[in-house]
Amino acid sequence: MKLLLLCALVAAAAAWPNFGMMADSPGGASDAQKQHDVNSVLWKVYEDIRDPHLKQLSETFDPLSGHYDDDGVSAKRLMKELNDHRLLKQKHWFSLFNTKQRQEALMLYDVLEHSTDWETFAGNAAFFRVRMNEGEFVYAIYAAVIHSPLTQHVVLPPLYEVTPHLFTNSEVIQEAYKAKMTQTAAKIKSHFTGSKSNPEQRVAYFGEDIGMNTHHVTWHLEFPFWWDDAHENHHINRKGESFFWVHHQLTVRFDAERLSNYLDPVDELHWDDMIHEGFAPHTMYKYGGYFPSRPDNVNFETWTAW
Ligand SMILES: [Cu+2]
Repeated sequence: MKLLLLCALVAAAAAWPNFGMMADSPGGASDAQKQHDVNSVLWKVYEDIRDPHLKQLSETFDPLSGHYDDDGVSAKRLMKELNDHRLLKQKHWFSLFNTKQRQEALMLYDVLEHSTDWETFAGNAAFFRVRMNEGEFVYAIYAAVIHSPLTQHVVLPPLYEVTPHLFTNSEVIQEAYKAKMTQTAAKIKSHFTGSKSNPEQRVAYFGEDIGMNTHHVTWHLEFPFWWDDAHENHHINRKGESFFWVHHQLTVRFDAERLSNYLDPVDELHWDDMIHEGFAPHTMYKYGGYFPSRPDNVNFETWTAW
């Protein structure tokens, strides 16, 4: 009976096309290899590549010699930017809402998305990891792994492991640096932003929840606002409906949490009205200092500094 069960399992495994070690094409990379490469390219992303194979690829791979379904147009475009020294340098802050920085990240996304085999995908990832801004690189890799057919079975590490400074406050990061530098094991207690005298502090546990924020950013990577069906070669279904639904879920849950903590639901937002509640995120860029904070009682304004 046991043997019969074993045979059935083996048969099921053989019949299931993606049971473990499915390659893109005969002789192509296995899912395990792809997972290994994605983990390795994101490992300590602000430091040198540790994986010997990827390190070698970063020195020897030529993006113009890869295999693409767009005739290498994206690769040529990004290589020209790189060779003309127009790309954002490393160790500089990155924001998706800075138009030029987003365009650069999406240029790399395009190169990866149009790569048709793993050699090309991994080669480009390694090559540009050591040449492009780290924030742009991480964004492009996450978007590409989520949307490329080559990485359908790759699981991305949660973003709070790769860019923890964007998910917890700077006090925690400083404590972690100290523990690392002094090689002392430490238990670090995270405190929410704001002072206890501010009633909004009562729901900080919700707005500053690391898991929920990771879910939120991952949702936005699945349904990017910059997505253009014609350009990206495929259609994402019901983007607007999904956007409304997921944000409605978040806001009604926030209101429910507020009511449970003796706070009024969130007020409507009016462009011509003052924002009464200030906010100090206590979050920092890896490079580039602290996130700006907003004082109490300010008016909306268009910020053109970028
Ligand atoms: Cu959102």
